[in-house]
Amino acid sequence: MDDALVELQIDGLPGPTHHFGGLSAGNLASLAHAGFSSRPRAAARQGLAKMRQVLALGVPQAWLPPLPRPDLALLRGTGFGGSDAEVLRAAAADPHLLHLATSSAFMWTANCATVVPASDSMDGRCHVVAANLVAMSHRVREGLPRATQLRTLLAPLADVVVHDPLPALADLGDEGAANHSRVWAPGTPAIHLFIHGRVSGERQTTRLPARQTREAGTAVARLTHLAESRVMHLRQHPAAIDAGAFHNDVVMVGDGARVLVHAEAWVDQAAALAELRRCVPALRVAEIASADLTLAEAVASYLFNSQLLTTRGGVVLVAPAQAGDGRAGAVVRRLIDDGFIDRAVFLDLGESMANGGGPACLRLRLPLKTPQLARLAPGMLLDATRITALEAWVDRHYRETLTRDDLADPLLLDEWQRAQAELPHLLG
Ligand code: SUG
Repeated sequence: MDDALVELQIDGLPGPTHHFGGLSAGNLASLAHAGFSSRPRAAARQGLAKMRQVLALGVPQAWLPPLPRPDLALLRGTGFGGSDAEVLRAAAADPHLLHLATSSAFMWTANCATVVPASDSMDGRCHVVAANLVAMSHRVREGLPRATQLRTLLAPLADVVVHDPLPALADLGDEGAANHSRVWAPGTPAIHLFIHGRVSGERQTTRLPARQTREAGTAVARLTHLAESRVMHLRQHPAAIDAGAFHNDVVMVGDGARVLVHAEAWVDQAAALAELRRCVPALRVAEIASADLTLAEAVASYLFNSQLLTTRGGVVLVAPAQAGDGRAGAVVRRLIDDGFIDRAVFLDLGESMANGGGPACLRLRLPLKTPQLARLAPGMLLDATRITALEAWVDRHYRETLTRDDLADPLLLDEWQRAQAELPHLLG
């Protein structure tokens, strides 16, 4: 990081209603697992194990609690009435709506906001823009509550501004940091990449949905007071979207001046990389050719959805277990041989992966000045003891398995209420 900045990883904890609703068109894993029974407790435990691993690497780690689900306001707003239990039971009549109201997709915090640190904005403040997530019905309702939650938790940091999501227009579809990357090296101004899948008003260029619009990236750059000279707008390659890369972070990950990217990630990629190199001369790119890993293999392995972390012990790739074998595994070994990374750690994130979420999807990066870390809401920052307390909380309140039929079980409401009652204590 910049000398004065440290990068906080903020992971979203999966909620007790984590399930496989098959809700995300264009996300191949989500569709492939539709209707499978899920393991909420394992999902949360796997997420916490990743947090523990990142912490053990010496990287500061924070968490965001689950948003309240089932979303009773959504069900009441669509005509279900009576007591809370009656609302939920009656919603069994509309299984799709019930899936939307019980989605735990908020766990993928890479989608919850775009962050521009104070060092990069023209007004000298750190800007966090909550994402509107309008492209997917089950995710639209995350935006405002997440903005409120982030505003509360980051309130002690005087120069951090949390913005509400962009207006909820399809033309302003915004999926947060999953389509944004900050590239920087000591001594050179950071460049912000905003990657979009479509331009509003144009004819559709992909078979599968493109979620992020160019207009959203432009609006976020404006809201965050970024100078034009620091912004590059890149277009996702239609072939990448159609292979299942519904976000740019399925085909690219960056850390400082290091960029790991698939060769078919962007339109006019050679020109984009040349321009990036001109702005950040220390740029180090590992561009993986389709001959070494096809887009389909990139999507199946989620190699590019790893976390690339600069630690005291070198550069570490925190990768999903799926990226450890076969041709993805061979690419990782080459990255080590070439000195692009020092080592890789492979984690089992099976429950998240089965919905199309790898290590990088599960975290939002917040670059802060070191003294600011100590001012965060006390329970938000994790240490090993707090992770143990969260594991115990999960074990107390999360079911081991959840099937489609369970989603209308009123007991789920009681279970969430009991779990939620303990949250203020866990958050300090
Ligand atoms: O938005 N899956 C999420 C996965 C998000 C991954 N995030 C990043 N790549 N940064 C999505 O498609 C599936 C839910 C379901 O089908 O039940 C889901 O929402």
